Amino acid sequence: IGIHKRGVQFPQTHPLALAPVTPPPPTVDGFVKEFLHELNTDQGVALSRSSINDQYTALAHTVRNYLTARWLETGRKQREGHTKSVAYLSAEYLLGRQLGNNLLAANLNDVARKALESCGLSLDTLRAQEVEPGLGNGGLGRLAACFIDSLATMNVPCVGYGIRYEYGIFRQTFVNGEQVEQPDSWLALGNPWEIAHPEAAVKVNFGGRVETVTDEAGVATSTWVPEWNVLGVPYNIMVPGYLNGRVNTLRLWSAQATQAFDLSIFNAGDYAQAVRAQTFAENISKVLYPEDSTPQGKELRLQQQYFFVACSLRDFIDNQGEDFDLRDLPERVIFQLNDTHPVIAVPELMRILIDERGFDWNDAWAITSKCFAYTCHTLLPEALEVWSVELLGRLLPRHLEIIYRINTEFLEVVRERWPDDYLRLGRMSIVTEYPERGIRMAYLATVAGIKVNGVAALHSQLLRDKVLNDFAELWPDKFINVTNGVTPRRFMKLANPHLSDLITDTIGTGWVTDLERLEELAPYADDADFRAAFREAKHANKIRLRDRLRVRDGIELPTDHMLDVMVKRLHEYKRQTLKLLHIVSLYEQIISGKVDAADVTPRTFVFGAKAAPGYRMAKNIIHLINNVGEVVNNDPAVEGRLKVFFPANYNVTLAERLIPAADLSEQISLAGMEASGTGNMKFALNGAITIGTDDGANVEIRKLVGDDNFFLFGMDEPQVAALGAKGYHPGEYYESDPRLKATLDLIASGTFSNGDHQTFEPVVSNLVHNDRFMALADFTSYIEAQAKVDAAYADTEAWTRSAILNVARCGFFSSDRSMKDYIKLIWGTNPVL
Ligand code: CR6
Repeated sequence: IGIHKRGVQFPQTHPLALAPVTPPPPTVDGFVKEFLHELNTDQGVALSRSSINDQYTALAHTVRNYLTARWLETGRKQREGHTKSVAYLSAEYLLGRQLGNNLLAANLNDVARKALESCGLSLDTLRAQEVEPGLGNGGLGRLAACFIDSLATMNVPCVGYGIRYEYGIFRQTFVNGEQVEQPDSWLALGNPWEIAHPEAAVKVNFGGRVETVTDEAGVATSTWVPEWNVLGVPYNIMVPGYLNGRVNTLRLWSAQATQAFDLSIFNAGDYAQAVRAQTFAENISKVLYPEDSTPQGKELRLQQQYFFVACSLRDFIDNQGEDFDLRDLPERVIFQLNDTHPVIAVPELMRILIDERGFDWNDAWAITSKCFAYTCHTLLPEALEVWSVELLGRLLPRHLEIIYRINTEFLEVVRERWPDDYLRLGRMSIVTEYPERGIRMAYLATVAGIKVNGVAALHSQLLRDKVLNDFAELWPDKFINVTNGVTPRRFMKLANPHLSDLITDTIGTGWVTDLERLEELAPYADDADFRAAFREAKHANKIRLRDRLRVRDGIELPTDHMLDVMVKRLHEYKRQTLKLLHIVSLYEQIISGKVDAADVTPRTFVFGAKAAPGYRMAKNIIHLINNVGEVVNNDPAVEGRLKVFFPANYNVTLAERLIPAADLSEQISLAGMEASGTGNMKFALNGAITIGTDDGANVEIRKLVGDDNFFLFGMDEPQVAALGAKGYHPGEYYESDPRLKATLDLIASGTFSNGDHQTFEPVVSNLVHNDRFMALADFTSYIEAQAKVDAAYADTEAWTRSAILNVARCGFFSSDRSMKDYIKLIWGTNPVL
C-alpha cells in the first residue's frame, strides 16, 4: 500500500468519457427513473418488495448521483488551479442528517417529493429513516460542520479532515430519570453518503524508538524505528454548496489493521489471538470520546489524534503531485487546527520535512510555521490539553524529540526578549513539570500558528489578557478574534420552513446566502400583519414540535405556553442548575401558597442535554431535572401553568425542531466561562428572545439586538473575577435570600426523590458549600430577569416585535461571515468560481 497512481491516460478515449457523466436535468420522471434504477441495481430489490431502508438508500444515491458531476468538477478545478486550500483539521464533525440538507443544496426538494409521491412513497418518511452521523460532542463539532457548509457555499476550496468513528456520540436514554448510555451504531444500516477508497489507504506508525547517528562532520540524523502501524482508509463525503454547483469534500479516516489476521495462529486454534492485532488497530477509530470541553489524557485518544492528522497531512501532500516542492506548501494550504486535538500535526509536518524529505531544521521550521493556524475554544483550564511526556514518548518518540527542540528554540526567543525572567520562562514553556512532566498542546499551537483566534469577542480578549497573556505580549499581532457563526441553510431554511417562507415572501431569497439582509425585516417589526404572520409561524413550529415529541418521547407539549428552552451539553459552568432553581422556586411559591397559580404565566420548560458518562455531578443534575419534571407535571396544583420536559438524546435532528419553536432562549453560563456558544445564535435567528449573562457571544448578540430585546442578568466577567478574588461563600446567599433557601430546602427535603434525602444531596451541598460557577450569586438577579420576561410576554405585540428584531439584527451570526473573517484575517484564500 502506498500512493495509488491516479490519472492514467487512456488511449482512444471515447468522447463520452472526457467529462463526468452529467445526469439529465432533474424532472419528476427523470428522478423516478434514476430512483428506481438505484433501487433495482444498487439495492437489488423491486419497489414492491423494498424496505424503507432500501428506499432511503436509493433516494440518497439518487441525490448523490445528481451531485457527482459537480463534485468531480470541483476536484478537477482545484487540482488544476493550484489554488490555496483550507485543510480544516477537526477531530469532530457533528453533521446532522444529510438527506434534507443535500436536497436543499441541490434544489431537488420539490422534484424528489413529487417523484416519490408518484411511487406511493413519502419523502418525510424516508427522511426520518436517516440516522444522523453524531461524530461530535457539541458546539465544537457542530461549528466545524457549519464552517464546511459555508466554505462550499462561498466557493472556497476546502477539505475537511477528520475521523470516521464507527460509534459516534452515545445515544442517551433515561431509566428512572437517570442517564443510561447506549452505543450509537449509526452505520448499522449502511451510510449512502460516503465513498470508501481502500486503495488510497495511508500507513501510520506508532511506538518504537529513535536512533540517532552522528556523521563525521558532527551532524546528527534521527531515524524513527516504529514498533507498530495501522492503515487509515479514507471515506469521502460530499459537502455541497447551496445552489451553487460546488461540492467540497469531507474526508474521514477509518483505522484498519495492516495485517488482517494471523492465519497460522488461527490454524493452530487460537481464534482470539489470531484477530488481536486487527481488533487493536481498529479500536483507533471505534468510538468518539464523549467528553465535551474536558478531555481525558487517554492513550487511545492520543492515538486517534495522531492517526487522523498523519493520514491527512500525507494525503494533502501526496495530492499535490510528485514534483511538488514542499517549500511552496504555505502557498498551497493552511491547516486550521480546530482546538488542540490536531496539534500533533505540527511535529508531524516537521518530521516529514526533516526525516523524509531531507530538509534541515531551520528550513523545515520556516515552512511549518507558515502552514498552521490555531483556534482555541475554551477558557476552562481543565479543558486545555496536556499530554504526559511519558505517554507521548512511548507512542510518538520522534515527535516528542521534535517538540523538545521547538521548545528549546522558542525559549531562546523568550530569553532574548526578557533576559533573566526565569518565572516567565517557566510559565511559557511548552513543557510543564506539574503535576507531571507534560506537553501543553495549546502552547505548542500558539508557538507554531500564524494566528491564534478565540471564538467570540469576549473570549478572544480573555485569551489575550489571561489564558495566553505571556504569548500575547510576545506576539501581539498573532492574537485575533473570529466570532462563531451558524449556517442559515440548516438552521433556518431547512429547520424553519415557515419562518423562511415568510422572510422570503417579505424580502426575497437573497438572505439565505447573505444573512445581513435580514436587516430589511426590521421595519416590519412595526407592521401588525407581519407580526401576526410571524406569530403564526412560531405557532406552527410549536405544533410541529408537539407532533414530533408525541411520537418520539410520548410527551404532550402544550402549544399555548411560553416555550422556555435550555439545550446544550450538561456542564456545571453552563448552569442547568440555575434554570432548575428557577423552576423549583416557581413551583415552591405556588404549592406553599405564596403565589396564586392563576397569576403565573403558563410556561413549558424544555431541557436537552447529554452528560459525559464519567461526569457524576452532571448525571446527578440530569436525574434531578427528570424528577422535578415528574413531580411538577403530575401535580394538579400547577396544572395548566408549569410543565417540565426533558426529551432524551438531544441531537442535531431534535435541535432542528426545537429551536424554531422556542420563545425564550436560556444562555445562562457564568460570565467568563462559555467561550462563545452557538445555540444562542440559532435561537435568536429563529425568533426566540434570549435571557442571558454577559458571556461568550451573548455579549455581541445583546449589542446587536439592543438591550430592550434581550434579558440580561447576573455578574459580568470582571465582577466574577472580583468576587472570586475576594472569596466566594455561597452559603451566605443561601442564608440571606429566603426564596433561594426555600427552593434549595425543597430539593433537600426529598420532594423530588420520594422522600429520600441522599439522592440529590451532591447537587444541593455542592451549591451551598462550593458552587464553583456561582449559581447562587446570580440567583436573585436571574429571578428578577425572569419576572421581566413574564411581564414582557404578557404584551404579545411588543414581544413579537422584539422577536422579529432579534431575527432582523442577527445576520452577523451567519457562519458565512465567520468564514469571511477567517479568510481575510488568517487564510488569505480565494474563492474559485
Ligand atoms: N464546548 C465552547 O465551550 C463554543 C464551541 C465552538 C466549545 C463553546 O462555547 O461555542 O466550542 N469548546 O467554538 C470546546 O469544545 C473546547 C464547546 O463546544
